[in-house]
Amino acid sequence: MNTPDPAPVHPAWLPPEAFRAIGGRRTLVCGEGLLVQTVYDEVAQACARYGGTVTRQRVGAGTGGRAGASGGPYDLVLALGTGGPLPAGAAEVVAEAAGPGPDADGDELGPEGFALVRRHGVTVVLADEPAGLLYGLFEVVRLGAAAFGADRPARRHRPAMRLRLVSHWDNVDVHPRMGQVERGYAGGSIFWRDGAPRHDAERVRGYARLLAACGFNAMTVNNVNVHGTATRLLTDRLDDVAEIAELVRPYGIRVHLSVNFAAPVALGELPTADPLDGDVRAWWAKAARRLHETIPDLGGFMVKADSEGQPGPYRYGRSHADGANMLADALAPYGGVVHWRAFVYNHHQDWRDRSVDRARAAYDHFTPFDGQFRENVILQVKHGPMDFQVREPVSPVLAAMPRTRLAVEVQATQEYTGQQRHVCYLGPSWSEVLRFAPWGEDGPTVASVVAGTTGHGAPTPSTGGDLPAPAGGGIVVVSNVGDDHYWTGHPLAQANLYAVGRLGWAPDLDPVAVLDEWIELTFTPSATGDPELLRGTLHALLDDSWHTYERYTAPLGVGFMVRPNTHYGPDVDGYEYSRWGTYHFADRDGVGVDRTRATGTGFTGQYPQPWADRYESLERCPDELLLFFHHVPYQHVLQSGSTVIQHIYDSHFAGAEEVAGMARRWAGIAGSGLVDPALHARVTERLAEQLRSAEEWRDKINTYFLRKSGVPDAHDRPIY
Ligand code: GCV
Repeated sequence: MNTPDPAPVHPAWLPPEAFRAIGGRRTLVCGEGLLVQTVYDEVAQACARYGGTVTRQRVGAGTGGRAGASGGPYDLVLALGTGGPLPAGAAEVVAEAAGPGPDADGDELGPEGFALVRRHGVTVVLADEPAGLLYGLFEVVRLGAAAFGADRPARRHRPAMRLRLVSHWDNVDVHPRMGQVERGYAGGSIFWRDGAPRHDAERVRGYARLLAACGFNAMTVNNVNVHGTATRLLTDRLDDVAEIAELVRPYGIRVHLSVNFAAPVALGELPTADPLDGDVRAWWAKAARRLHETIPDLGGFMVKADSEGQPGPYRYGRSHADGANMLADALAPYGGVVHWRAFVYNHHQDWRDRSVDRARAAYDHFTPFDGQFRENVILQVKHGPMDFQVREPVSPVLAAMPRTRLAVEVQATQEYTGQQRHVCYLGPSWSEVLRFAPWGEDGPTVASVVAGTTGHGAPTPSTGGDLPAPAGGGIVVVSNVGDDHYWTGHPLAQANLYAVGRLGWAPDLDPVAVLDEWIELTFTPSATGDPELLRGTLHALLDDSWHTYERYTAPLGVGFMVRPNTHYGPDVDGYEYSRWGTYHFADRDGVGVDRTRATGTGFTGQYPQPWADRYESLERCPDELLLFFHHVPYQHVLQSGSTVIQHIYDSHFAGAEEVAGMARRWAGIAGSGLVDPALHARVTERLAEQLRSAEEWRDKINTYFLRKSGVPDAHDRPIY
C-alpha cells in the first residue's frame, strides 16, 4: 500500500472559516439517513471550532414521528420534511418553507431540492430527502452571515440538471505517453498510482465534500481510454472502485465506471465483443450484477467506443445504438445509466480530401439513431463539434436528437486553454454554451435540452412539432484535479471546477457572480487586510481571462494552432498536414475552413434555423467564429470594421499586453497578507510562464500571418 502524501491539502472553497457563521450558532438537525449524518457532522465540526451548539433530532423508534421536539431556541434548523413535531418557533417557519406544495410548474422539491427561509430569527432549510438537506447546508455556508441577517422569503432551490458528473481521465497504470492522468495538469491521480489504488481516504473524502459543495452528484474514477489494469476494475479489481464509492457516498456522490467496450475479449473470456451475441450480452449482464452486488448505488458506465482507436461496435458491423443498448440492458435492472460518448470521428484523414470534415462527424454518426437508444442511455456530446478549443460553435448534435437523452461534456482540465499554467476562467464560456438557443432567441437553450425540459411546451423543431422531452442527461465535466497541493496546479483554476458545478445546478447564474462566490468562500474569510482589494485583484485577473487567452492564441474560431501531442504553446502548422482533421487552410490569400452549404463541407446545414443561415452568411456569421465557418481573404472586413489580418495583429498584441497587466496587478498584492505567501508565489510563477507563452503566441502567430499575407501591421509594431 502506498503511503498517503502527508502534506495537508488546500481547503479550496471550504476553509474552516467559511463555516464561521454556522459554527457560532445554535443548530437543530432533524431527520435520518447517511447524508443527514453528514450534515450533522459538518455542523458539529464547525461548532467545535466556533463555540456553537448542534442538536440532532431523530425519528423516534416505533412512534412514527420525532422522539419529541428538542428545546431550542435555534438559529438554524435543517430538517427533513418527513419528520414530525419541531420546537416552538421553528415549526411555523418550517411551515412557510414547506410552502403551498408543488410549484406552479408542478415540480416538488425532489430528491436534491431544498427550501430556505428566514423568519423570526430562525433560518430554516427544509428538504424532502437527505441530499437536499446537504445541498441546503452548503447554500447556508455560501450565504455566510447573510443567512442569519434580515428575513428571507421562502425560496425553493432545485438543480436544473439531474446528473452533474465529473469525469476523471485518471489512468490506473501509468500510460507511457499520457502518464497517470491523461491531459492532467495537477500532478498525479488522487485515486491511482502505478496500477494500484492510493488509499488516500482523506483526500478522496475531501474531494467529494468539495464536489457536493458546488453541486456535483456523480463522478467516474477512471479514464475513458480504458487500458490495462483499468479494464479489470469491472471484474477482479472491483473492490478498488467500491472503496472509492464508500468514501464519496456520504457526500451524495455516486461513482460511475469507464469501461472498455471489448472487455470480454481484452480479459480473455470471450472470442468476441459483438453486442448482439448472446454470450456477450450474458457476460455484461453478469458483470453488472456483480458490480451492483458490490456497489449497490453504482451510477453506471461511461464508454468511448470506436473513437481514437478505442474498440466499439463498428468492429462487428453493429451500430452505436446496438452497442449502447446492450450495456444499457445489462444495467437496467439496477437503475444504472450508460454515458455513451459522441466523440467519434475519422482520425486518419487526408487533408487534401475536402469532402471529410471532422466537425460534421458526431452529427453524421449519431443523428440517424435518434429514438433508437434505450431510456437509460445518455449520449454525451462535447460542447463543440471539434475538441474543446478556446472558441467553437455549440455542437449541432445538441439540437438534433429530440428523442435521445443528451448530456453536454465540457473540459475543466485546460488541455487547450493553457494547461493550468495560464489563468483562464472558463465560466463565461460554459455559460454561453448553456444559454445558447439553437432554435433562436425565444426557443429552448442547450441547458434545457440537457436538463430534459425542452418538452414543456417548447417546440423541438427538428421534428416540426411538440415532443415530450426525454429525461435530461445533464452535464459532464472533465476534471482538472490531481494530487497537487492546490488540487488544480494553478490555484486559480479551482474556480473552474467550482463554477461548472454551480452552472450545472443553475445554468442561469452569472459566471462572474459565481466567481465572486468562489472568491468569497476561498479567500475572504482568512484574508487579513482589505478584502475589497483582494476581490478586485482576483476579478481583474479572472473575469475576462478566457477572452484574453482567445486573443493571444488561435484567431476568430479557427482553433488548433497548438503543438501536436502536448497541445501546449503555438505551432501554427503543427496539425495542418496530419491525419487528425484539424486544419485552418491558411495560404497566401486567406485563412479559415469553408463549412458552408454553398461551397464548403455543408456543416452549417447541421444547424436549425436561424443559425444554419446565420453561420452560412459571410456578412452575418459572428466575428468570433468567422474562420470556423468561412475561408476568407486576409483583407476581409469583419463586422467590427477591422480586417481579418489587422484583427489578428491587434488581438495578439492586446492579449499579451493584458497578461502583462494581470502579472502587474498580482504583484501589487505581494506581501499584503491578503493571500497565503505560498499561494501568491505559485500564482506569480505561473503568471510569468503565461506571459512568456502569450508573447510566444503573439510573435509566432503574427509572424506567420505577416509572412503568409504580406500585409503589414497598420500600426507598424515589431513583429517577430
Ligand atoms: C481521453 C482529446 C484528447 C484526448 C482525449 C480525447 C477524448 O482528443 O486529446 O486525450 O482522450 O479528447 O475526449 O476522448
